[in-house]
Amino acid sequence: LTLETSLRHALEREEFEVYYQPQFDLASKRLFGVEALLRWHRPDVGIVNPTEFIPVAEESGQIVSIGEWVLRQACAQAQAWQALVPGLTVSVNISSRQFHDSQLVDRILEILRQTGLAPELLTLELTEGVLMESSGTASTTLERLEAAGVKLSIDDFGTGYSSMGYLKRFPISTLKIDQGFMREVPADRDNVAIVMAIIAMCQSLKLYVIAEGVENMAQLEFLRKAGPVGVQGFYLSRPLTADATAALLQITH
Ligand code: G
Ligand code: G
Ligand code: MN
Ligand code: NA
Repeated sequence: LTLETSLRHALEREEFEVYYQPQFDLASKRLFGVEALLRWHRPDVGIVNPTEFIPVAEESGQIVSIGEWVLRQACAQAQAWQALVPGLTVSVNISSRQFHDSQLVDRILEILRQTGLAPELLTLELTEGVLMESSGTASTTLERLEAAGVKLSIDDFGTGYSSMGYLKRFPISTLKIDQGFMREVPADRDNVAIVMAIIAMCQSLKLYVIAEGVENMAQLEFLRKAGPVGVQGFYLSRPLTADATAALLQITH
């Protein structure tokens, strides 16, 4: 079977699983949130990462139903985890086709109602490219989400369009520094300069900033001195199954 054919049955055959990568705030030293990351248990193949199947699902349109399933899982899970960590947030990646689906906002509001998760505890991660594609529809969608209380973050910040106009135009609360900029930090002086500039800009604009791809203690120490940031990366925790996440939430709080 081709990837596309087996992907077509993956939802109904319950082959998807949501993993969660913890996010820590360096100033308060607290685990404050998790990012939902989709995994596919493809029969006879094993775990397939989203970089391999999301583009196919985008192309075929299946991303809309898969994405809705991810949102529902993530919101239900985050609501259940409020008992362990009150105020725990969950971030969900939204790709281009999902974002431009006219029913996205209604679906999200319905999922929030059904799961009982407070809208403020849900963050949607969008890339710069998705925001730039069509600012007309994007604005309406983003305004409705903001009115509902849902938070927005820019994923892979610094790798897309360099126009910063959208930081002012759209109701964004968090920037996520692309993990490429954390590579060889603090040895790579260009990356150090870029990361420090982004942190300073976020402070001025009153945006929260999360550094991704933190893989060692040297990077963490650098960030501790660089300013108030959130961190995500293998050094702190890999993406975990829901059960492993619950166990971690239990011991860290
Ligand atoms: O988890 P991993 O690092 O393998 O993710 C690879 C890419 O897939 C990242 O760009 C991530 O944003 C994206 N991704 C992971 N889960 C989802 C999802 O549920 N929906 C969408 N649209 N993208 C996802
Ligand atoms: O594009 P996005 O930021 O959503 O992608 C997140 C991806 O980054 C996930 O696939 C996740 O598994 C991966 N990831 C998370 N932490 C690290 C890290 O410290 N190093 C590397 N190389 N990848 C990471
Ligand atoms: Mn992401
Ligand atoms: Na990212």
